[in-house]
Amino acid sequence: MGVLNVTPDSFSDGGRYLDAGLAVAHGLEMARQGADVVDVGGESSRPSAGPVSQREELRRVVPVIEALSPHVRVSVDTVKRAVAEAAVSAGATLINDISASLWPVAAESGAGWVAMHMQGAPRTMQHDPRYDDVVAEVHGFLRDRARAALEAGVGEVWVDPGIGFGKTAGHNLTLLHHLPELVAQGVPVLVGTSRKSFLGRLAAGPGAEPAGVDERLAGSIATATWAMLAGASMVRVHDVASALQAATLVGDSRVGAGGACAAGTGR
Ligand code: HH2
Repeated sequence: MGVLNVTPDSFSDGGRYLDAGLAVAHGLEMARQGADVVDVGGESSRPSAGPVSQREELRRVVPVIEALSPHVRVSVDTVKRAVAEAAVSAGATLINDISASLWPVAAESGAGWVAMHMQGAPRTMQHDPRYDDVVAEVHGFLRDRARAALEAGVGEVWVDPGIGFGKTAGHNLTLLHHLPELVAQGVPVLVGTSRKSFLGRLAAGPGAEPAGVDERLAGSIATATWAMLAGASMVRVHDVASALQAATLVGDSRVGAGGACAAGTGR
């Protein structure tokens, strides 16, 4: 899943694709690089982001979805019911829902649905996130939401532990370590670690200045590879070409696990 933020303020690509033409070109480029889904968002969910009106969010995402959807599968990254509905009418077939509440729209429209876990709301979620047992709470929440969506008739449900959404670096790493248990719940898993700030802090080491957004590629690919090896079926990334190399390696290693190496000479 390639990330396409049609926003002025997203934490890594904010302002780069606010123009619809540039956004469509970047979406097509990610599809050419191998993205199966392009995730179009019109409202940043980074910790200090301000809210966006429904009218403005629609203005940002609908033309881009209309232009991309004949060429590549499109998801819409929104928490607003009306935006999700308009996006599906414009050609999106997956609702990426960080509020994990829009399954009725998916049930009514026939679109797929991603339920992501978030503690609190974007503006305040990183102030002091706390859990008694982060794994039990996140996995239990996602199991309940997935069940509700399946019972409502949603045909395609995904769950996502919501890396960085009301979580410390320790919570994020614990959730990555415990991904196999989430996968074992039987609902396909999506994971998004790409360029997130905990990677910058971990890369820099204790006491050092965190690595900037443009210096987080290695951590992004390392954690995407980790998630895929743990059984995640989709990773949400900004750097599609690099992630595809990792995905191909993981896929080949699964085929090769039976003995024969799937690709090339095996060197
Ligand atoms: N992360 C972001 C946004 N949407 N959706 C899912 N399912 N999982 C995620 O981890 C996820 C998400 C945040 O990243 P980004 O879109 O790059 O930034 P911003 O929210 O600032 O636009």
